[in-house]
Amino acid sequence: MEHYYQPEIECASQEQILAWQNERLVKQVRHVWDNVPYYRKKMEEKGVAPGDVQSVADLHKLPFLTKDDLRDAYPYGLLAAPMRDCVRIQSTSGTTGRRVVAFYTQHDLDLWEDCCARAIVAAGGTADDVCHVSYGYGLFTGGPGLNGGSHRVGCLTIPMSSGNTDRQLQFMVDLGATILCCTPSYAAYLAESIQERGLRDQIKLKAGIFGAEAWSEEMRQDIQNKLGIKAYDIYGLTETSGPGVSFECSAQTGMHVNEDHFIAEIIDPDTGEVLPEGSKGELVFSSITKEAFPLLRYRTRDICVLTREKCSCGRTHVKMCKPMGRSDDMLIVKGVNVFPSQIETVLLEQGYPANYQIIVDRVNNSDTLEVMVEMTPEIFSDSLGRVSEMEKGLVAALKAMLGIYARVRLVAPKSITRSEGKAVRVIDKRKI
Ligand code: DLL
Repeated sequence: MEHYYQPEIECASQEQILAWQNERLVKQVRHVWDNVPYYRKKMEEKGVAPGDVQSVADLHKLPFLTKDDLRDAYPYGLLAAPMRDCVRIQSTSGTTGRRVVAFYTQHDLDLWEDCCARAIVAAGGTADDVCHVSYGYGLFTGGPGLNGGSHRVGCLTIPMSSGNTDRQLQFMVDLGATILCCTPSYAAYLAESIQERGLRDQIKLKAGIFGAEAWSEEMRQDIQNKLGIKAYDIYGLTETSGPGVSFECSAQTGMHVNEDHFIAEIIDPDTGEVLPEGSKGELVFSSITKEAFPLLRYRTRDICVLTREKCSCGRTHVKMCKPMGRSDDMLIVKGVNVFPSQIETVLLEQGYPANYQIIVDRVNNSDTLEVMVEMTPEIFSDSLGRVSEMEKGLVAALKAMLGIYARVRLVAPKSITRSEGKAVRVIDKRKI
């Protein structure tokens, strides 16, 4: 039998959902107009005032927001609540040196945790479960989001964070974890480690909630078979609070968007035109209940399709397919967002020429990142010892910018193939 965390909301009629959206959108537009000068200016530039937005049908009149706006308004420029009402930030990579910072009031945290709780209950979670959270904790939203949702459901929550696989497996066995929350690639790695160590019989997992990066149906089958669990997808982004913008139900055919909090649109990424249901395009979200950091018409750059077909689980909220790619060049490596422009910023800052190549691969279910950089002729003529020292320096600078390890290979000047058209900066060898 299907279980819901908030059945009256999750299974509300479409008319009811639209009524909530209409009312909340009007209020939210007024809220940003009154409290965020940056927003007011953008709206004025587009010639739209709060009175022009009376319902969801008027949403298209509002300007889009992008990561560039977050960079320009960094850090406090989009804050819509007094700082004394804010209790938390979370953060993710920006396109260059400036990170995206999202703010939360206590109310925002409560609603976010509700969204994550819906996902956990949809995956079969109850107060009897032991929920093992291996998403990263800290600035990343994965750990704190699922941790909060797990508390709300009443699961015994294990805040493992990522890394230290041996300790992860030991806790999983000793405490009898039944639900695993982590990135799909880490789940695949854990599944393999469990097989290798012959621990399968001692593992009590029944479900996994995996997201933050793209994963295929084949990968789902593989994880499900190896661990003997049902694997559910979960989607979200820091800008709209984190995981739990949408989540999968028992049907496992796409993720229900929490439409009482987010209005989803699909647009043509080139023209910005809103596309009809069922079309493939860029996903845009408006958060209509957030107090501190309410983004309206935020362009996610994720390419997706929305459908309102009736779902066997009984939920009525619109479903999005697994994201099918991006309309920008963001890579997700080990669950961390990486922009080639961040890497270029580091290289130029360190005095290297902009001749580089980024190579991403997946070895034993784990992502690897390598940056190949041409040396200047001066460095090239230096001793080998000096070159390896410079490589180390670059590894550290990249780690500081990206938060993850990237292998660095300094190569001879002019050895990276020049392309006649656009430079090929990224070689992604992963088959997702
Ligand atoms: O990845 C939030 C999250 C944490 C989601 C834990 C799910 C689980 P960001 O670091 O801001 O936030 O990255 C957001 O990650 O725009 C997508 O491109 C990608 N992404 C997130 N979930 C999925 C998913 C978190 N289920 C960016 N499938 C988004 C594919 C995903 N891509």
